[in-house]
Amino acid sequence: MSGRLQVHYFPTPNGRKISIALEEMGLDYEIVPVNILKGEQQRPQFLEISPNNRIPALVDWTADGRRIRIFESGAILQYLGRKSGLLYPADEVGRCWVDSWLFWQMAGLGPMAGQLSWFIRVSNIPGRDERDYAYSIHRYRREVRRLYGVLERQLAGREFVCDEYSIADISSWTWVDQYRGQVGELADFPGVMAWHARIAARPAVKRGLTVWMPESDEGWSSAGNAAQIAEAGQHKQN
Ligand SMILES: N[C@@H](CCC(=O)N[C@@H](CS)C(=O)NCC(=O)O)C(=O)O
Repeated sequence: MSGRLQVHYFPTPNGRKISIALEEMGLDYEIVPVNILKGEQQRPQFLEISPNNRIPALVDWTADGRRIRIFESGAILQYLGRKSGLLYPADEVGRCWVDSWLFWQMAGLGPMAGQLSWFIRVSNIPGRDERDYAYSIHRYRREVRRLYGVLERQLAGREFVCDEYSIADISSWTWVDQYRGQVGELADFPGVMAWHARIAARPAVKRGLTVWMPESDEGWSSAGNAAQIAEAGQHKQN
């Protein structure tokens, strides 16, 4: 059996890494929407591909017809880089450095910015006890700022994270793009600001950002905020 490459997708920073990479690489693909605001990530057919019930996930086929399943956006980016031969160096020296920055985003920038976003949302719930979020916001904001400082240093004198534009740039860019408000719109990070603008201007990035939005939502950010605040409000009852 074989078929088109499928991306199980919702338009979040992790999802958009994949739509942007696919557009940059010019690969043929099909979007399978997984509306995480409606709980579709819990469906058995999705869990068979992504047991951790998180988007994005990818299905593809080997030349001899075997089905490939991948979850975790970093693993998907590496696969797409290998498949296309683009944005992922073939030589070991370059590849190890791109992998290092890719894992830096996966283990650092993404989770820390995600936690900061969560506690900021909690703080916006009317009547919420300050002890539920004040120290968390302090801790995660400090760590997010430290990580932006690391990125700023790496970008000094460089156009892209690993000199050549790569999956390491795409991986961090979607997070900076959505959450740069957490660090004052990058005013203290001029190198990151210039890098962000450089990548935002790429036609493939613009196309990747327009890939499927749920028809009923005004936009991911507002819908996500509403859903997460509602959920955080429920936790308050516990
Ligand atoms: N480390 C994972 C994180 C994936 C992730 O957190 N996905 C979120 C959207 S950005 C999700 O599917 N959330 C659904 C849920 O929380 O149930 C990756 O990079 O793929």
